[in-house]
Amino acid sequence: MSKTDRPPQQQTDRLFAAERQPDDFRFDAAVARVFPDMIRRSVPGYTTIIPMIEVITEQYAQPGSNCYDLGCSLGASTLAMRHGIVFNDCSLTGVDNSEAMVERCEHYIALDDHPLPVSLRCEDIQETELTNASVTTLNFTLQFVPPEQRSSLLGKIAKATLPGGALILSEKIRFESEDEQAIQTRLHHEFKRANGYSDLEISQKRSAIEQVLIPETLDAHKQRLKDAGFDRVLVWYQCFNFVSMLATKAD
Ligand code: GEK
Repeated sequence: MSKTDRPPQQQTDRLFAAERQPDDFRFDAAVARVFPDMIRRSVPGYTTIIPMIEVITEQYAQPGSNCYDLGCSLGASTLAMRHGIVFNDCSLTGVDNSEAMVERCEHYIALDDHPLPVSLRCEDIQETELTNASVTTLNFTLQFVPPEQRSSLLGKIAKATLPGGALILSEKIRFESEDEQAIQTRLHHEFKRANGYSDLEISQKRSAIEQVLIPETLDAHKQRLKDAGFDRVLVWYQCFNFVSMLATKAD
């Protein structure tokens, strides 16, 4: 059995279970080890969004084009795209700037038997060269890019996107109304509690992540996508403060 034939060891997320010193959240080896469990128990709708990325990719992938998964982590969204691409002359590239994620992602890609090759790149998505793109996915990645750098990244994606092509953008959002913000946040925390996280885990994770994950309103996202050069933007999924949008260019 070669190294990549063995499934990487996955663990239950207990990273914030014990009292710890405040520190910013990082996508390091400890997070990579527990990531499938962490994201499934923390992001409402994640287990629906992943298979729908396959469905959407199938609709928008074009023959002879390039598809990109930006911020691919362990490749869940990359594999969904791979299975949605029906043309064998398409290319698929997954990009992440966490070495720990990319290293593990290689194993998951190798374990999947779909014949379409996947290129993995360990780099900042702001440096990634994008061309001839039919489908690009940012599945909960843009929220980690500093807000002032988001327009140029989306402009680059829109410029590279072919007529009839699409961007799938999933994000944690915030709400203009304080009332709604409080209700949706409470519901999200209840979701985490129902998935076995304690109050201590929820509050310590929240403090660690709030400096690095900056949510914006749905209107801000829609406007930025339009300004970047997408012709149509719609929300195809929402659960509490987690949303997935489809931004497309006209044919
Ligand atoms: C999934 N899409 O499972 N350049 C490259 N990668 C980045 C950058 C950047 N500038 N900023 C953050 N990342 C995946 C889930 S997780 C979402 C995506 C979450 C990477 C970061 O290293 C991490 O792996 C990923 O974006 C975000 O469908 O943890 O909530």
